[in-house]
Amino acid sequence: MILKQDKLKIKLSSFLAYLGLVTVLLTVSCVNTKKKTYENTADIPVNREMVAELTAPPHVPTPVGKRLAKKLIVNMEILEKEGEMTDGVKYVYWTFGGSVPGSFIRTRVGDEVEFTLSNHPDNKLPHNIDLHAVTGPGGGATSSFVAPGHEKTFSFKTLNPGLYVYHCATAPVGMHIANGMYGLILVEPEGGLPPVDKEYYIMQGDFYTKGENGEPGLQAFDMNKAVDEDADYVVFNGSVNALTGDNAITAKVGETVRLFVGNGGPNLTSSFHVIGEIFDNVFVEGGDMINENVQTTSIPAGGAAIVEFRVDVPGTFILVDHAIFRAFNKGALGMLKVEGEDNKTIYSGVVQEGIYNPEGGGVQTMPDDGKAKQTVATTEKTLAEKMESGKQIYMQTCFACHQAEGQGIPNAFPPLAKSDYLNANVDRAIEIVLKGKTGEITVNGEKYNSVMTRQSISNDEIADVLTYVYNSWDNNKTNVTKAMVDRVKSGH
Ligand code: HEC
Ligand SMILES: [Cu+2]
Repeated sequence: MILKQDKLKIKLSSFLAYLGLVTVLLTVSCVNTKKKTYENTADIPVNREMVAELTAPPHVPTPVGKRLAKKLIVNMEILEKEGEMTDGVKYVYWTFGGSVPGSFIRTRVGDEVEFTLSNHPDNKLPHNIDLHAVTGPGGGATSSFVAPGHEKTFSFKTLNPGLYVYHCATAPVGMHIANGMYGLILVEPEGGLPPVDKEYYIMQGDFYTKGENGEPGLQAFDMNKAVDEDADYVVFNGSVNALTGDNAITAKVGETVRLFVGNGGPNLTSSFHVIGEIFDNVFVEGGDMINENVQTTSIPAGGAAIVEFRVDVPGTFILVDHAIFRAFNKGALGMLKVEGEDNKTIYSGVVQEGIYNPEGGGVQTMPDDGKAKQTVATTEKTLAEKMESGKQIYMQTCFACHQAEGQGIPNAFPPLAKSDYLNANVDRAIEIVLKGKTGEITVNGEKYNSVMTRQSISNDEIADVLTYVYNSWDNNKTNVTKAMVDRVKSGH
């Protein structure tokens, strides 16, 4: 009896082994045939249509599972809105769908995505979208440029599975990305990614503010720091505490966790690491290649990775950019809270929350570097001196928007070159630089309705930069003095 059963077992196990071999062979051949060229994924037929579920970070939409390729309707709204970078520090974010990073889009290979990008009427600027998952000019950017109060629709077929970044590509591109205009689009393979217990959406970004890290108040974007790659904040999900405390992501002991991690940049490469975990699998650069047993994975600006791990012990696991000053001093720090039974074999120590509390996160007081100090001009400078200093100020402060030759950017930033608006009224121009400007204006016959933020430069510097502007590019050669700026400032 026993013997018989054993024999049966042997038979059964060899049968299973055979079956296993067949499966392996089948899988191998499957993998081979699945390695699709552009032609055959382009040929995947679509079956009916559905409206895509879009989610704000750290959440992701429902997995595609075994569903067939569909016509997938994506409706994405651009919102420019004020948010909090960290306690007491406000920033005007430009967003896809109201969050930074923008809404997560989940598709499968072969989907025909019908993408409608709408630009909210209260927004100030035109925008567009370049999706790295798109095969076509500009990744969609050329077909999606849309002014406030308008919408554009274009469609594309997802040919290559993987995790892809999307971002705004409107000039100045770096500025749009730096203000938060990026997100992730996932293209799952046929049959979907293997199921896991928890999935989350995390995206790193670097931010450049006029004030130093922690300087309170509404902080404007700083083009010079952005060009120098000198970030004030490096954060996950758009702000310093987006993934800490009550905002931490969670899992239970024994669960498998998959993180879709992107890097919007605009400048810095992320050395993504979870303190106290080892990534069982990393889909390197968001593509097909899987690396196993990884401590830290490199995620380039404009790139992504999928990392997977099983959580075996409870505690708070800290997500960082392991370029570590960014984590502890600039905000690139998140938390994964794991609940469940201790496993003393795997980890015996006292698990203590808060052990890695950031020393330098949050509000910091920085020494005043006296940047905005009013310089006292004892004798009035010569025109040549003012031109030289004015040019420098222009290239540091105004050039990002008004461009090197004062030509501006159509529909976004008015020209200063040969500007009828500028030449008509010098006091008005001084006031614009002193106080900023919003609302509709007409420059050389073109309407602009946007925002110029107040420029934090001294009265002396305003005199120099406007003298430079007035004495360049066919303008009327007004020599703007500090006394004129003082008078406009005092309102007399
Ligand atoms: C962040 C982008 C930005 C920066 C930086 C900027 N501007 Fe502007 N500027 C604008 C926008 C946008 C408008 C139009 C505002 C509106 O629509 O009401 C404008 C309007 C103006 C105008 C009036 C319109 C015209 O074309 O004559 C002047 C003059 C001007 N800016 C000068 C400057 C000077 C000088 C600097 C540097 C000290 C500067 N701006 C920096 C965005 C900017
Ligand atoms: Cu944009």
